Amino acid sequence: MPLTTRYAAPAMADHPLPAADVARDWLATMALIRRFEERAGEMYAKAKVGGFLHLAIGEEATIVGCGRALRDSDYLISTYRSHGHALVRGTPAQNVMAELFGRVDGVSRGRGGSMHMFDGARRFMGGYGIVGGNLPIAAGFALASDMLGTQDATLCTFGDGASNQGTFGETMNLAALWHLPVVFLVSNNQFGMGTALARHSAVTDLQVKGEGFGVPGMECDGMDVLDTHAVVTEALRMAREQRRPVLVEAITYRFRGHSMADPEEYRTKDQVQEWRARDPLLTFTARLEADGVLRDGEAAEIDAAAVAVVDAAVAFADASPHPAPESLYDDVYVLGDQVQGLYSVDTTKSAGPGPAGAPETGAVPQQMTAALEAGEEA
Ligand SMILES: Cc1ncc(C[n+]2csc(CCOP(=O)(O)OP(=O)(O)O)c2C)c(N)n1
Ligand SMILES: [Mg+2]
Repeated sequence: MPLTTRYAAPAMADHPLPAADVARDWLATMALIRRFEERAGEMYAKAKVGGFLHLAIGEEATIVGCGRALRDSDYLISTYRSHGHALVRGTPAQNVMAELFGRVDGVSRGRGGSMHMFDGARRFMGGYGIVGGNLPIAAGFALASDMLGTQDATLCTFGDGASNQGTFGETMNLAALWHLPVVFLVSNNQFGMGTALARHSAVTDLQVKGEGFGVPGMECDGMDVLDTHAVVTEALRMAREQRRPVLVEAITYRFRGHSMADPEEYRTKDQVQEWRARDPLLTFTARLEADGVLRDGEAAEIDAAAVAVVDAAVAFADASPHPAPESLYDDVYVLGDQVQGLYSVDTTKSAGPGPAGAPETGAVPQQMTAALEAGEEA
């Protein structure tokens, strides 16, 4: 018997609304993510942000719907497209923006950048740059919860492209075998970089991809915050109470390119327009207005508040200092003779040819160390 529950998402109008203050919070959080991402893109164009930048504009309902289904003590882990995941967990926008700017007040003290958001205190266990690399780590969190005997669940988000990685099958197998309380949420935004779903995955109905490993699947409308929240809440309940992993496919779309460097030659403007007509902020606003949850002009106030938070975040990030050059080797925890090469040598502490007390590690690192100590350019 198939494990997967076949489900036709009801229209947004047929979902019950949460309490008014909760509904407003969901809209405000989606607005914050949208405005944050737009401004991050602008700051990238102005060269305030280095490295890569992947925006999640269009995917806000998926992020907020699943993020708000979590308890505070649950773990969330995501990919390189994760500014919104930090924001939905409550990480202040100013610290997320400072991370993009590479400043000391960033969530990873400016050392990670866009792809490496992290907020352990809020159990946002990070952004990961390796496609599919976060799945086994999520299973590890769930295994830890299980061994500690807590009721915490883990939610792991990744893309449609990541579902082709070897880590996907390996993790599904172990998670099912060990009865781990983890929900895998595949954000199917229709593309892995410039490759359409049907051109990269033999099975395009992603919710069934865990079946052969014993992982039941579910599907939700990732453009509808109400549907995503309802389905992920049920998946988390199954994971927590029945001690089993669940795979949820959220059908969504990114309105912008894969990253800031994407010429977008693989899709038509018409297709983007069709999906933009289902903009999750507009449809949810319309629903809240139709039900009288928002009074006239309130949606504009919520949006203006989001813009103000983002304005302040940019000002904060710009005023935050860059990390001090002499802190370059802080947090590099493989030292001495463990790995050979420039980064294996602690140049900040040693007086001699290598790290204090450590055996010599070879000519190249020693030369680099000497050069750095002499104040020369490496
Ligand atoms: C192991 C690995 N292979 C390739 C890449 C390059 N890469 C970065 S994002 C990406 C596409 C992933 O697409 P998907 O999983 O659908 O996520 P999306 O970007 O659509 O959110 C690829 C191939 C990588 N980061 N890691
Ligand atoms: Mg994708």
